[in-house]
Amino acid sequence: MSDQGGDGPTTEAEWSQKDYHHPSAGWGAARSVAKVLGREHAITSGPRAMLRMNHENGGFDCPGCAWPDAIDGLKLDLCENGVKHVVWEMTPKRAGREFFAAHTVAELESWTDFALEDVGRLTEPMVYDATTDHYVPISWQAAFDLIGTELQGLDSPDQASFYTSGRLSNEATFLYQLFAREYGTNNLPDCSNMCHEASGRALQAALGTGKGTADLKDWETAEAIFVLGVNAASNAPRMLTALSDAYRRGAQIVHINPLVEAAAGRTIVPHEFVDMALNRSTPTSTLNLQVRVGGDLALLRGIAKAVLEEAETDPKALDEVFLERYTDGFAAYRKLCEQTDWADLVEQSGLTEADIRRAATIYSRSRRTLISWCLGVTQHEHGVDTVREIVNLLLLRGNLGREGAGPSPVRGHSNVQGNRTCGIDHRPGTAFLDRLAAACEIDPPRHHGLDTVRTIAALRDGSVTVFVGMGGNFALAAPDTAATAEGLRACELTVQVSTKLNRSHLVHGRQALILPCLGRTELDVQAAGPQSVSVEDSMSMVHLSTGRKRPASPALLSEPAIIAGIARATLPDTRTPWTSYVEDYDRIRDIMARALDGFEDFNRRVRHPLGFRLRQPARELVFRTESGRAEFSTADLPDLRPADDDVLILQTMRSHDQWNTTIYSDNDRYRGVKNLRTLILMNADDMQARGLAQGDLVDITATARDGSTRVLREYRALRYDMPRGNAAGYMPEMNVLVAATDYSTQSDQPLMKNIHVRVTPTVREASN
Ligand SMILES: Nc1nc2c(c(=O)[nH]1)N[C@H]1C(S)=C(S)[C@@H](COP(=O)(O)OP(=O)(O)OC[C@H]3O[C@@H](n4cnc5c(=O)[nH]c(N)nc54)[C@H](O)[C@@H]3O)O[C@H]1N2
Ligand SMILES: Nc1nc2c(c(=O)[nH]1)N[C@H]1C(S)=C(S)[C@@H](COP(=O)(O)OP(=O)(O)OC[C@H]3O[C@@H](n4cnc5c(=O)[nH]c(N)nc54)[C@H](O)[C@@H]3O)O[C@H]1N2
Ligand SMILES: [Mo]
Repeated sequence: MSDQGGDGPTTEAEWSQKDYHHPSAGWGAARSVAKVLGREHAITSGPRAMLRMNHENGGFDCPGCAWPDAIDGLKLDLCENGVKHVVWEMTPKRAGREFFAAHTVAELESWTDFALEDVGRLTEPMVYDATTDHYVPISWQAAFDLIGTELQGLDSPDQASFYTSGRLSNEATFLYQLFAREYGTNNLPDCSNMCHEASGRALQAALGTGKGTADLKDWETAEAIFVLGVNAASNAPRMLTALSDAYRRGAQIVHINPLVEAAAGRTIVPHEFVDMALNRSTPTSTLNLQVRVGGDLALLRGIAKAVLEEAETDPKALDEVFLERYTDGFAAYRKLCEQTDWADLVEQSGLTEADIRRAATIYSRSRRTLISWCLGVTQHEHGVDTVREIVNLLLLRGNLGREGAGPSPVRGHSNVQGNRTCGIDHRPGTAFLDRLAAACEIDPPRHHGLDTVRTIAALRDGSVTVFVGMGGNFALAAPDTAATAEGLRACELTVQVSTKLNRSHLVHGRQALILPCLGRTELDVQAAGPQSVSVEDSMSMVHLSTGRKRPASPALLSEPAIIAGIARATLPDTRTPWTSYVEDYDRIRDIMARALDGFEDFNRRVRHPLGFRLRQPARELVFRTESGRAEFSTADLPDLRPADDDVLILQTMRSHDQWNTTIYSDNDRYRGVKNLRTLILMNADDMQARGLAQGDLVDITATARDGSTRVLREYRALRYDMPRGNAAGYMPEMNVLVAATDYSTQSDQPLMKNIHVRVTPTVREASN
């Protein structure tokens, strides 16, 4: 494998890249699904499982993304990438004790990440044996005791950090945070620290809620939809259905992205069988604006400025009643917009004034506007400011608290939003802690804990020595691969609760455990019988998820059972009824109903066929902000120009054929790439300026804020349609370039979409 990890399958096949001219989804997706099912020998069980996915009566929630299910609950709303993700979990392959006996950890380190996961599902708990450099079997009880002894032995509970990836169910999440807090720490870093922390903070400050306010109904009635920094066709494919429906009813759809992604073209929605049969596609865009990387704030302010200019002659351009009644700070915001020069907005957005005005016209003609965004907006220094600018713009025309309008962030992992709702928060509020303390009779710590980037720093300086990963692949997903690895290796103990072998099992502490758990598709039987868990989607709908498949191994435990095992071993005097909670998850839901805001009568409401929607005060125009109103913000425009003309701003993103650190293949269908991940996409003029031809090998050198440099060698430079001065490549391998110390001062999010790099031709040592 390469030094940086993140590799797909090793292939001898030639790489290629050409423009993709087909609609998104449609037959390309259908063919790809057939291939995946074939590869995993899942032809028979696969389709049967798919029919139970996102099903209103007793199915399991698709672990693919957090897009909500159709409101009528009846559509067979499958997507290619959801299917791939489910099949990934259902593989018949196994990583059992014989596998670990046959390979040392040192040997496994040379494997690609694809090869590691491709070994199959983990089957029993394993502990690292330093004398032989092998993982060897350990009983569940001995594993729990090892963790308990280690945690009890720390001088302070804050010397441990408890990571989660956003797949954990609400019930497991609740137990996990309860355990961490009863033990005595708020060190609860999660993957959300790397994706939507900025959105949460911005929406909280502006509207008094950390979530979007729009739901699917709003997507179905909006007259204008703005989509910023999302690669929907790959990462939220079910959004394509909403976009094509919107197009057909005459809505305007504006895509704002440095790249023209597949969702900004045409699509064939797979469940529309007639369209599939006739190969009939529907456009999913009415305007594409290729903003420069990081230029969204300038564009949004430009739209606001144009709307305010229009209001000088046409007062109806603003919703003055709404502004007067529900908002705070409008006058200051108006002044700021007036004082900002068009020249600056043009320069910083990378768009022409005419383009910005075109978007403004769409916005001011629409009576119901919805703005949606994802990582292209958040993984920047000014991510919080940009999300607040989205709210500013919505407020101008009262696009909040009514149908067809509002902010609608696209969340990542299928339950990342539920994780936060149920207590994964390193900065818990007083009200949350008070209620938790009263309901659970614990005394939670009040000081803030560590998030992802601060956990990395603490691992490196030795102030955290026990790392527990409840899902995810911290070693690869976190910034600064080398620094993160150094931190994990310095640990006394690392614990990874996982379904498949991954890099985080190999980059381990002095002692290390791999604890295998049930996946979402699998039957979870406890003392009271088969159990269901619940999840919350991007639009605040909470519903049950029930696995039905026979577990990959009889030795697997559920995540709640693993957490309870660790808790009992760590907290000998605990009064929390851990065993009883695991026997019957209804009991977990009962305590959640008492401890969490909005979960009253949880067990009954969650059994409604489509679940229930968590109360959204901002949706009802109730703002839990200091002023009791929606707050305008007045951030300065960031200056995006790099110090030197030679520097490109590099953003890291996912290919079509990967799920975060899980790489399915080296192809990126919609971007026309085959058999290549070690690439950097660049503007043709930037390539020419560096004397680069298509496919030339280059070295990429990133300079961090502190001046330190990081290098990736022998990547291929490919021409791609994007603004000059920008570049793009894939996560997670490019995390090598993201300094762990370079994170947003507003959100602590690593600057994964804003890396300052120099690209130079690779100079091979002459061989003789
Ligand atoms: N199949 C699949 N689905 C997934 C995932 C997956 O890996 N695979 N991951 C899940 C997770 S955890 C998450 S968080 C989401 C991520 O979903 P996305 O946010 O779509 O993820 P990325 O692939 O990082 O794509 C970022 C997009 O933002 C654009 N962009 C980059 N910089 C800027 C900018 O400055 N401004 C604007 N306007 N656009 C910009 C990029 O060109 C790209 O289109 O997807 C979730 N769904
Ligand atoms: N450069 C760069 N880096 C990024 C990003 C980027 O855009 N650019 N995006 C960031 C974002 S948005 C995110 S969310 C993170 C992702 O970070 P993580 O969530 O940490 O990573 P994943 O790749 O989603 O985790 C995959 C692993 O989860 C385990 N797993 C799968 N299913 C289950 C399950 O049901 N239970 C348990 N316990 N484990 C399971 C498997 O063992 C698998 O190997 O990466 C971040 N890193
Ligand atoms: Mo994410």
